[in-house]
Amino acid sequence: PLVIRREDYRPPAWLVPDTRLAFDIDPAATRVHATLSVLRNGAHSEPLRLDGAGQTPLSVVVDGVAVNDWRVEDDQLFIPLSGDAHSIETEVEIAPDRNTQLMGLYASGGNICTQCEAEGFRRITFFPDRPDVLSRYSVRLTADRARFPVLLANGDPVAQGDAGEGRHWAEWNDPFPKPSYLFALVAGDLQVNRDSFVTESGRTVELGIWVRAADLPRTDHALHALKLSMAWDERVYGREYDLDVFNIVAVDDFNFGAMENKGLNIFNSRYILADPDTATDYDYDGIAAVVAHEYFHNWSGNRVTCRDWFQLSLKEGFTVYRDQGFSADQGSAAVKRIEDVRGLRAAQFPEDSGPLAHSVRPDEYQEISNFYTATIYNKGAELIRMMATILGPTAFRAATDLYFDRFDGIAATCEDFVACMEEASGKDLTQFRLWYSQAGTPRVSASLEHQPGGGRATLRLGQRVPPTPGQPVKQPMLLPLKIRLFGAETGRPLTDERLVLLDSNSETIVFEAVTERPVLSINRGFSAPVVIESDRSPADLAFLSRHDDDPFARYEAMQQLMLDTLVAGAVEGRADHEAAIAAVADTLDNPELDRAFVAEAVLLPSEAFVGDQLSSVDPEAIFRAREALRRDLGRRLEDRWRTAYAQAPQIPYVYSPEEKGKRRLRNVALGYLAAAGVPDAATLAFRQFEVADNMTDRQAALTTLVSSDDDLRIAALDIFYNRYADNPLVLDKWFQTQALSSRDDAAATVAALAEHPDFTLANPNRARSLVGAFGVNQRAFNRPDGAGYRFLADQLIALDRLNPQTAAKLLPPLGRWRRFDEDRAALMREQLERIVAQPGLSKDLFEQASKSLD
Ligand code: DPP
Ligand code: ZN
Repeated sequence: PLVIRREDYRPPAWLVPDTRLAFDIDPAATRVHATLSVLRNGAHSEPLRLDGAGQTPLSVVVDGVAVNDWRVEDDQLFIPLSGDAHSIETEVEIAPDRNTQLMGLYASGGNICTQCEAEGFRRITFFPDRPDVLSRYSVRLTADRARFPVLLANGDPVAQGDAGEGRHWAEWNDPFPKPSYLFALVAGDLQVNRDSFVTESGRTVELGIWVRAADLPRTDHALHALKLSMAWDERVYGREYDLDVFNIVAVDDFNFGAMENKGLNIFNSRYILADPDTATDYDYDGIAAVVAHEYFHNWSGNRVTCRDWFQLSLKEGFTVYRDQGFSADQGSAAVKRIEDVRGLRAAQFPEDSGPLAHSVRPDEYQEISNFYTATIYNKGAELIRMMATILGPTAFRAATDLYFDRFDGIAATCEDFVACMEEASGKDLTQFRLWYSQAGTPRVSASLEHQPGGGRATLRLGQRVPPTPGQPVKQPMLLPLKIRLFGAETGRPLTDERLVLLDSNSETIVFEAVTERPVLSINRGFSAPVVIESDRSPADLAFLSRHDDDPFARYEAMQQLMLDTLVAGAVEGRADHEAAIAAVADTLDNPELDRAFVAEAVLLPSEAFVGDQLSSVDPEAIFRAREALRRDLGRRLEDRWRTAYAQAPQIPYVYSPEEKGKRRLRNVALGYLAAAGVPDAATLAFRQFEVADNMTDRQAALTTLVSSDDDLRIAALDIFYNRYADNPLVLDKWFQTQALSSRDDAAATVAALAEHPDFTLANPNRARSLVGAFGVNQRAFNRPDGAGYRFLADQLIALDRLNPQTAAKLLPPLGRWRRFDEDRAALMREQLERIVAQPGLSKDLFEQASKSLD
């Protein structure tokens, strides 16, 4: 396979300052006429080389004259050119309605749209399809007026008119030079929800969210989130919007969550459409976060873009950090941080310790689509957060101002970003840069000793970065650890919060005159994305869960206590539950804590996260240990769960941090009552399922029922299916809930659902809702007979023929064989080998499967 290496980067041989595109739209045969002004970049004699993807040009014209000395080789069009500046015209014909990869120009629900990141533009027209070629685009669309009444592209609208024969045209012009991956167009039968936003400097921007007519009532939340995002980016980062219009289009078939095309974002409809009856609180949160994320890309990604795809985290890590800050400001920052860390641990930590581990700035790839990962996005965001912590808020803002200012209109690198952080703050980040080049999650050991009688406390810290593929030996990293000591007797802080910059393999920190036995609070706020290995006793963890003044650390102490209990239960078959039960009781009893925080704090770590702590994952033992603790917590605290359950949120549904918190805690309580096996659990759940005026409560009730043995689960599934049969996003929930069931027959249910008439691999959301969800159902997926592995491989092989990019994203659960016993490992490897041996396998799936075998 062809490996692309970061160190092979060379500037483009030819630049394309201006691009004119004319699309004659027809789903079966769209003509694309491109006119590129090209400029030789430096002194060289290379021909012009344009990327394509299987097409042959219908014509090539140089400076107005048809030529035939071009050739197409390895999907690239070579055109010899004598001068330094030329006008190049090409024409191709493409078929959006046969584009099942959903990359380039494709059809979704009768409309035509684009997805160009990372390398989809070459599937539309011949072009130097790399992010460091920035061009000014003007676009003319012509299409049937009845079928495609709406014609949109990047930038501002210029003109429109009648084209005769029932066709019409529209012209759009984007004054900002941009890379081809940000190109977008939409032709469709769409309705718009309009609003406007007046920027800081007084310019009025017309906003529009375009959807199918039936979906129009579900667009208000997204539109509101867009306006909040625009104001937030002005206030927090000083970034103002720059075009007269900002359009968003929602489509049902989409590989990603959304795409930040300049002035014309295209979204997976799941991140736009919401009303209380069909979307959960979690969906509402996700929509606001993704709308903000794509909007923020206008500066971190579009105005300042990436030099090459190895720099992907430059825009993604930074933009995730920005959207996390936005969401934190909309509600509880503490709960947001807990959710983000939970996500990091669920998705990124396993990636970082497995066969697909890569650094935040990778050194090589075969298929760039495989690098839109939790490492690039979420660990990348943690890197920015660490720099913000090290710099402090004022210097960090000065540094981002400098970065936006200096690299506006430029394709930049991660190094450029770090250099701005240094220049604006005067701090030396030389060692910090290892975070960009070394993969793997650092492990930090921490042990605290105290001389009784008012003496000295000594904190010993150590770090170890585990080996990862291609990186057997690691250097010590710079780890910003927020630390504080609390007095075990009084519960009061003994020190201020300190930021320790651990930069060597081991370090000792001495605290003098410590008057009572200290308890260590470390990595407060999750200041570094590391694993802490401390020798804190269950009593000390329980103490911190009551007294720590950092909400994250408080949550973390509780989680660690539960985790230690679950690990003991899984390894030894039994565990002492008392400390965990008492800590949960105290948390529930504390009236000062916000309900959303309480709900997070009393939730048990996932089966997968428990598995990550063990040298060999035993899914059955973990499941049993977790169910035992859930049952005990449910039974012993039954009164408290009933009290929490009785705190009903407002009707009708209100989406606010307080009401969300109430719903969450109430649904957690329902889960514990069911785990306790109280006789009325299923009836409670079913009643909630029936009377709920919102999807949050309805889906939570369904989730509880679907893992139960009660026949009400069948009734609930049928009612749910019939009620939402015409809403694809809600049907996704129907599939997903069953794929995540903890029942013994979950694997068989999933296999049967794959044959359901509403199941299709052609729609990525649907594929993810069943196949993707099943891959994270640890016990069902890892059945000892290997049925789960075979099922996943069958689905991936079938999906690869339609949509390699989405298939490759669903592969990682099969690559975790090293973490399991020999029998399971052999069964997983067998399926990976079967995948690799498929004739005509995509390079997407080949790269993931072959790396997973190593
Ligand atoms: N750049 C998109 C996003 O993360 C993914 N294509 O916003
Ligand atoms: Zn992004």
